[in-house]
Parts: sequence; C-alpha cells; structure tokens
Amino acid sequence: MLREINFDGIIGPSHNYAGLSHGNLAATRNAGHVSHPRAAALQGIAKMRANLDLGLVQGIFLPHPRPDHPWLRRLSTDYDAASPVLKARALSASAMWAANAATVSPAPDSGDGRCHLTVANLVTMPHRSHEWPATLAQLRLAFADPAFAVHAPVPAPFGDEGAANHMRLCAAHDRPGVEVFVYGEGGGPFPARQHREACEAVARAHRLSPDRTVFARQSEAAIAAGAFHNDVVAVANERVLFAHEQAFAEPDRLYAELRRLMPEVAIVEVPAAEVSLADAISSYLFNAQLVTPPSGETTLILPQEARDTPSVWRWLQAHVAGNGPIRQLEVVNVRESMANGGGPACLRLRVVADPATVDPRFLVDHARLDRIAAIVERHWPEAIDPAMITNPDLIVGIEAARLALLEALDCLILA
Ligand code: SUG
Repeated sequence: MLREINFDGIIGPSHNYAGLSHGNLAATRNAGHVSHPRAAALQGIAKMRANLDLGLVQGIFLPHPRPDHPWLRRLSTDYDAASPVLKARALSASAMWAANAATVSPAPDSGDGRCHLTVANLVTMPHRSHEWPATLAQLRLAFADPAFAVHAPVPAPFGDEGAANHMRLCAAHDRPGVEVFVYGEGGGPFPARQHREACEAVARAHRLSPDRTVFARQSEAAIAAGAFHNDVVAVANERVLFAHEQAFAEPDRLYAELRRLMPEVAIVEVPAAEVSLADAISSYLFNAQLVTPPSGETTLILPQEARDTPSVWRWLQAHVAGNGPIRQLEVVNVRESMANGGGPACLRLRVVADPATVDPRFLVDHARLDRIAAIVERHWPEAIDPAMITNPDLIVGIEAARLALLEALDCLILA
C-alpha cells in the first residue's frame, strides 16, 4: 500500500553556524555563534518520534562524510591547507535538510508507474554543491527496488534544490496528483536558487503528464524577504495548499489553474495583513509538515517559533477554531536547525511509496531511534565554536562519530 514516508536527515556531528547561505536570513544572523550538534541531533530524533506517535511512517538519511576530502582534492587542496571559508564549506552538515535531497514524483503521477527521484544538484551554494554524490549513493541504496527510478542530477548551471520547491496536490496520496514546480527568477539582492529549466528537466525525467504539471514563479518579494526556497512560504498535502499571500508571482493564475485541474483543491491563503511576510519567514509558519495521520485529521507540525510569534499563533488558532482544512497543530523544537534556516519541513524528504519496497535500514521505529540517540549522546560533539574548526581533534571526533553511526545501522557500505 502506498503511504507517505518522511525521511529525515539525521543532523550530523559537524553541525555549525558558518553563515554560508546568502539570502538565508537565519543562517546569516547566526553566523559565528556556537552550535550544539548533540542537542541538534536529539531535537531531530524527538521530531521523528513525534511523527511516529502520530502514526506516520518514518525514514532516515545518514550524515555525509565531513569534511569532504575528495571535494577538497578536486579543488587541489586539503583540509589543513584550505582557507577558513573553504574549510567551513567542506565541513557543513547541510545534508541534514533532506527537503533539498531530491524531487520525488510518486508512482501514480508518472507515465511508467514507478516512483521517480532526481537528486538535487544544489549548485547555487558552494557548501551544498558537493552534497549530491553522497545523497545519490543513499538514494540508490534506499530505493534499489524496481518500484523506484533514481536519477542523476540536472547538469549545471541550472540550479535545482529538490522537493523544497515542489508541491503535490491529490485527492489522496495513492491517487494521481497535480505536481507544482516553483522556480525563482529575481530575488532582489539574493539569488534565485531554483531555475525553471531544472524544473522542466525533472518533470521530463519523471515522465509527468504535461497537462497535470504546473510551473509557478516564486514572487521576487518572497525571495528578497528571505524565502530562499518555496517551502518557506508554502506547503501542500493531499488536497490542501497552504501558502502566504505573497508566495507566488501570479497567485491568481496559479490558483485558477489548480482549481481547473483539481476542483476539490482547498487553498488556504494567509493574508499579509494578518501575518506579514517577515513574521511568516522568521517564524517558519509554512516550513511545517502538513500531514494526514491515520486519524484523517490534517495536521500541521510547526516549529516552536511559530507559537512564539503572536500574529502567527493568532492566525492558526482562528483557523482551527473556524473549522478550516488544518485540524490539528503539533509543535516541535528544532531550534538548532532553525538557527541555520531549517525548519521541520526542511529536515524531511517526503516519499509516497509502499514501505515494503524501501531498504529497511532507512526506516525507523522507536527502538532504532533509541540506538541512534545512544550513538549521538556518546559521540556527537557537545558544542562547536566556529573558531574550533581548525582543531584536528574536533575533526577526528566528527569522522569517528559518523562511522560509529554507520556501523550501528549496518550501513558501513556508505563509509
Ligand atoms: O540551504 N542552510 C540551508 C537551509 C536549508 C533549508 N531547507 C529548506 N528550506 N528546505 C540552506 O540555506 C546554512 C549553513 C551555514 O551557513 O553554516 C545552510 O546551508
């Protein structure tokens, strides 16, 4: 049976605040602060436990080898000799944000009845541009079953940041859907990281029917206000699209198209007069997981920051009280990831598939999460001050920590 499976990136032992993502305001604001990798990873695990308790199927992706020595070698240097910024780029734990791992088109949408995944090239940000080979290796392992087709990245220079800029609307997960690809053009002072050419290439690779595929431009105002991915201002689940009024360049056109293709669509638009773009972005209201647990009650899994932002919490309370399509609110603490601009939705890649077709090493229950938590508590650094990244002992510890996890999860093949 096809189910929604959320694969969360386990937050790696090198998690730190280096301010590497221009246009990501949280990451820039926290540059140079001390990070807490152990607490960060435990927060991610607690979020996965909350999802399990809702009755959802939960998966994982593993931290990448960091520093990325082969990447540094291709740049004709090594970790010792690299400049401070290159060290930070080689060390980043950014693969935790699994929404940027790949774009996924479930089997009911594709011409060949397989679930298609295209690994994202992430070419816009140097520290993320070297993620895809390790991501692809995991995708090929996790989704080796013939039910899946895993594709290599779209070639540069066409920027592709994966599921963070992709939404799927459908009557139910196992029914054919309408896939919406959101791309950017201008972003004021900030780069538009998702290019239309990349979206079109992914849609072709996934054999999507052109008459059920929509391309929508992200509004320049949203990018300029810090929405470096569409999932910072919009999220979809089954027939519900939840978006900020200023998310899209031409919202009326997009909504009319969606209503034509899917008359049952429920569009929940939050007016700027009630929640400003700035509040939406700083609270990560839309970077929430919108899910349908077995209870059937559409649930929004939000970061604490959303509850702490009065305009946002007011809007949510009124929506739920007024019997809007979102029926339940669940609040999670992912503060360490949030400080780098990654909320609950960034941390997961949603795949609709039969769990029996997924390599079981990539699926978790509470017992497996206990095992992961024990490794994190024992091996993950407690704190990283960015000034410490030249310290060889820190690096040795980070590398050993990842290997201990791979060993515990029977994944040394990825070492
Ligand atoms: O790509 N932050 C990530 C956050 C990604 C969030 N993902 C989604 N919205 N789906 C990024 O900007 C900061 C790392 C640093 O600066 O150390 C960073 O890469």
